[in-house]
Amino acid sequence: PQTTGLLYPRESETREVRSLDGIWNFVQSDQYNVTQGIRERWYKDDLSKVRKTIPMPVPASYNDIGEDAGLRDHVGTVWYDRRFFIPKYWLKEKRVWIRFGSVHYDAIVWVNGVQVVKHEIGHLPFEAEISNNVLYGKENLITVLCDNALLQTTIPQGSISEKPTDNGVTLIQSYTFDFFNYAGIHRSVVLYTTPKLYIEDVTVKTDLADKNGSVHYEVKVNGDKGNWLTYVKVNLRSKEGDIVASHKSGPELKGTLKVENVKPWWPYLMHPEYGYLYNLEISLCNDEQEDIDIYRLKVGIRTLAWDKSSFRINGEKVYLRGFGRHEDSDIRGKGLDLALITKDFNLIKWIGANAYRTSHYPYSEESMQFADENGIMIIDECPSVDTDNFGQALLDKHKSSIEQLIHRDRNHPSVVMWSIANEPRTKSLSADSYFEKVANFTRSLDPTRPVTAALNAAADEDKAGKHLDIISFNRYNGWYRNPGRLDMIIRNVMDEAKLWNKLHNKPVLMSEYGADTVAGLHLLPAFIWSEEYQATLFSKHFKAFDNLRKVGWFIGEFVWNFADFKTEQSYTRVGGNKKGIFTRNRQPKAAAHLLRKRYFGLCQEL
Ligand code: BDP
Repeated sequence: PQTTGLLYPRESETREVRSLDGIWNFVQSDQYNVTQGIRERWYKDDLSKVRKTIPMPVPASYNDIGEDAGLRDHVGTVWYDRRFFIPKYWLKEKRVWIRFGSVHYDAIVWVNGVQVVKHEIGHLPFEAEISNNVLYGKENLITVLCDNALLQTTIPQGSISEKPTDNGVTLIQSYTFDFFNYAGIHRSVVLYTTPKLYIEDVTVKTDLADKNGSVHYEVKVNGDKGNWLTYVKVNLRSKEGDIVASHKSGPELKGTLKVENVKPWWPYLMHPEYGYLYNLEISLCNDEQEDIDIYRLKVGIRTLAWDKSSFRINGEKVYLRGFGRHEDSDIRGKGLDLALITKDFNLIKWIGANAYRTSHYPYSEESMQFADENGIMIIDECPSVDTDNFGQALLDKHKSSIEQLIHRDRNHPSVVMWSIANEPRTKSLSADSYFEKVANFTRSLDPTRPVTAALNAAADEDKAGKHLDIISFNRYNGWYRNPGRLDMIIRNVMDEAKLWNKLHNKPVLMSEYGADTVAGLHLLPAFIWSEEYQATLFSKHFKAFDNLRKVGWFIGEFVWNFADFKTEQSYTRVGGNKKGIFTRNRQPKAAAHLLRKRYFGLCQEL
């Protein structure tokens, strides 16, 4: 997998971006003949010449587009293709790239019948240079094979079995995680160009001292430099567009920009000016030519620090208030939807939250940009859910998912922690060395952010907590544990948080709590599944949190979940998981109003 390059595609004076989003042609493979398309080389020509195709929107999950359960529950491969033009003038001075925001789970891409890239693990971008594969001034063909199969060595894990049906047999994909295994081309597909000698990668790190900020940058270039001495000119612009710092690098292409009277990046409502971003403008030059390539990156200047009892931004203690979420909506499934992201950020701000966890996989790059702009702190989670059967193959893939995630997100000021797993089976002995390796690997890639995982084993049986910097725990008091009992919550939440802290002497946050709630179901006295029950269960948790906050090391509370979402079919799920404070259509349940009061109250107090 690629761990260099992959800069978010942005237009500039030297770069063009063209979207390949739209309606593609789509073919579902026969479940029992998944390799047929490869054997028969369907990528050599239009899919419509070998099979009847149906129209499929990109980006979107394919599962809910039809009205056929066979498509929704499909296991194995599907094919997409479309045609596109490449202008003639791109031939001269450009490199041409194809980039996918994410395809779930496995993908192979061909351009004009030639394989150009292969990628495994959903929710992460990949790209390939296709300068030598495209026809200039002509029409071209792109074909994508996507496989949704989850096995014991994929991230996340699953298993496939064969079961008899009334008409024969069928393949069933099973998994233990609690969200629908949506698949397809989930995020945008773009063609973009760079010059032949181009900026391949940029890394920034920031610092603060009194009123001064600094931005350390490091640029990688690729391509033939010729005999010229190459350097970069870097400008840092304020939000208003004024240059506040400049630097000209030597041939090592790195340096530090000093910013006087800096405006630090603050979380939402922690400061009147939150989410402040500078614009870093990088121009690649040599002795002969300026502006060979220009790339711009938004930069938030902030510091993070943590110790046994606190988590600090810019030296100030932060209390995180937010929720776990999903990328999920009607019809589109996990497909990128800018209307939905914009609406969600409006709701996040309406409710007064300052954080969320990208449960249980990396979210779109567009949503990370929204988080930067709005001062929303992100606990950035890799796609490892319910991790079990720890082995070397799984470990390698787990590390790869973290490496790709950190590579993609390391420059976002909003990312304040890495979450290396959700509810891994950490009771087992083998979890100990497994998580030691995953946590150390994560720290070795990025020592500037703390490592956490959302744990749910009993605190005194868990083997992973000792390898983390911050303990996050998920617990469903009053739901999976003592359902219907609203009178045991305060004590249990407090006892558990204290035990985690006592065992590890580290900051603790509650990463999940909640109750399924059918919007509109009212039952008094509060009864499970009703709006009254969810609201009362929340208020009990708030009491526990308020008591815990007095002790110092308790650093955050996260409701499960922001909105209702789709899951696998099961008798515990009524049309999906209903623990949202918003419905799947983003309308508030009673608990949302209560949470809004709390979250705004919390930020006034601080
Ligand atoms: C937790 C999981 C989350 C589930 C939630 C639930 O981390 O993915 O959706 O339980 O059951 O165990 O609602």
